[in-house]
Amino acid sequence: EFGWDDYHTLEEINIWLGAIAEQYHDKVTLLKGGSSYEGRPIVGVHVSFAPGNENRSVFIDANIHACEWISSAVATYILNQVLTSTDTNVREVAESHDWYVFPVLNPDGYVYTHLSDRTWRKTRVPYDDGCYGADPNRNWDNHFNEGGASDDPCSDTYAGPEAFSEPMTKSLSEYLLTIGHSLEGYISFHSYHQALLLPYGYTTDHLDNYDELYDVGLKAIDTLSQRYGTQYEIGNVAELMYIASGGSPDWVKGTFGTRITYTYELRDTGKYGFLLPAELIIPTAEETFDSIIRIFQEFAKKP
Ligand code: 0X9
Ligand code: ZN
Repeated sequence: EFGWDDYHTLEEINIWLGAIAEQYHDKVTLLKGGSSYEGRPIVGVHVSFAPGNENRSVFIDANIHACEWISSAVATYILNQVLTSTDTNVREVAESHDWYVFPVLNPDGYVYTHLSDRTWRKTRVPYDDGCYGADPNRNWDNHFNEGGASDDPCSDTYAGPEAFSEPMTKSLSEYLLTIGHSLEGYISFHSYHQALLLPYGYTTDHLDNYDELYDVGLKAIDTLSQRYGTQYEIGNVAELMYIASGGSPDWVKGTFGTRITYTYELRDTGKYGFLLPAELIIPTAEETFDSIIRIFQEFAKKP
């Protein structure tokens, strides 16, 4: 029985996605968003409640960093709520959008965190010096390797030999090119810091729509705090955290101009870090989902 009291293996997650697609066959389509170096599919779903929502699609990106297990747990929780919640506010937001949910963007890395090294971050492409993997959030073709990324294959933030060197980012970007024009929102889940981040990562310069993203973001983190008191920070990546070039949200924003583009750094602030205990999955997912609903409610009011 799939649930949110425990973390799941890649296989369990993919079986659940398949089961959801069967159970809700009129609304949910199983998708392959690309494939990894080791040949694993990047599995996701497309949820559509009504024709006409195509241009108000939301893409959920999670577990691009292998060790950030809470991110895929939150993504599957959100997918489940979008399908099953009976709350009127949730139904309104859920059914007025199409949802693309990809819980595990880095399947090779995720499997490796289960079998060998719980804190592995990168892909599993073999490189020089016996080191493996590029950072899949430094490998996208947007200001590639322009800061906050390393040229050393042994570094955890290795950008890769060139943009889209990793089969995972390359194939997923090709998939995104087929739906990118329809995206109203792109939400990327990471851990950990308790921060809501705005693009870009490569520069401290503010986005064209920085003000509206910041303003709605403040409301979202206020809503998030109301359930359990969890405090979030907000700001652009480069100002609040550090310069980081070649991330997926930067590529999406730069390529499609997607209006609503946030990165979440989920719980916690370091007590458990990546090893967030499983009993904190549900509270983390609940508060995060509250804030997601708030974001889309607020944008629905805007011209
Ligand atoms: O460094 C990263 O890739 C992210 N932080 S993490 O601790 N999860 O590694 C932040 C990435 C934010 N980047 C963009 N949104 N561009
Ligand atoms: Zn991350």
